[in-house]
Amino acid sequence: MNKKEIIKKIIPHLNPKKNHSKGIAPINIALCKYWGKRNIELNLPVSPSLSLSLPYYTKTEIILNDDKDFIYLNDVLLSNENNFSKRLINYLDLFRPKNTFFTIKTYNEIPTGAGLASSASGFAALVFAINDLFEWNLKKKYLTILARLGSGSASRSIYEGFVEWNVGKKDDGMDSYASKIDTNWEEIEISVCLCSDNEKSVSSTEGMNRSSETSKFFQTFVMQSYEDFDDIKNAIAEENFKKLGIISERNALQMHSTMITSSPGFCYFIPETIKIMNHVWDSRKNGLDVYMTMDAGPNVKLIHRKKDNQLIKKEFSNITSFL
Ligand code: 2P0
Repeated sequence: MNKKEIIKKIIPHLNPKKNHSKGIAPINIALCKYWGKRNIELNLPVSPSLSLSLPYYTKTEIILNDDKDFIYLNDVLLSNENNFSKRLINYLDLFRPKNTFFTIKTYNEIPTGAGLASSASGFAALVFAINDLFEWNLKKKYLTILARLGSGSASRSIYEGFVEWNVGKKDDGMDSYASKIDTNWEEIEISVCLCSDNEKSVSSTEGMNRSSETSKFFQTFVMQSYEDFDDIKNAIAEENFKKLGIISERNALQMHSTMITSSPGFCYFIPETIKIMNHVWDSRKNGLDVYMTMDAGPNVKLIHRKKDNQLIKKEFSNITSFL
């Protein structure tokens, strides 16, 4: 089954109802990671994941035109041969009416392609804009499926707050969608220690495929992820910060262990990453309640309580605010 066949099951028509539309979506940081696919074409995961959306956004506008696609990223017109443009144009082709072209203007509040979840907020914002352009008024469940077809983690960026993305069993993936976790718990903050905003050398798509195909630790990561997912959900229900921190940090490190044990091995950490990791462990020994998670890039995201914001900022001088 391919993406076009799935989209046909979801969308009612392909007639744009306006010439100009907009979408906005937050980045999300996974506390239980998506790393490995049961279906590469449809971005169906092998394990459930759970994230927290952060107040950093991608904003995307679509304008219809009739001769060519134009892709702007942060006000810069990109070549259509650029990897970013190609990925976007391939996705737009899935929704393209005959003889229709698009100008896409997308603005990221955070660096693009540096493991800061910009592809997640990017595809989610684009899906909101497409839903608006065609006036489909789709339920969010279906928007998460459309976003997943662009980038798996984008399914979780359709919502604010804590979000879960379930694996599903069906071959067409219609039962693999994201949902908001019902909670009023607002105690948690995630702060980004920016180590580098260079684009990563191994894309997450390539990285997770390599880990799942070659790392002997991969199955252990998957099995443990099912347990971690349930435990983090329980920690959210119990509003148990320490439990959430311990499990999230371990889940991230187990994911990274599948990378260094792949063939050929790869590692997103740089010396600064390791320095901050040791700093987190030392701070915890000294009584500061801080945990960490790292994604497909060198940057460390600190998980802490909002009430400790000042203490954390004082302790970790390289925390970055992107706004
Ligand atoms: C996550 N990551 O759960 C994990 C943790 C990176 C590390 O989701 O191939 O860019 O487009 O579905 O969504 C990054 O993977 O990969 C990611 P594709 P995606 O946030």
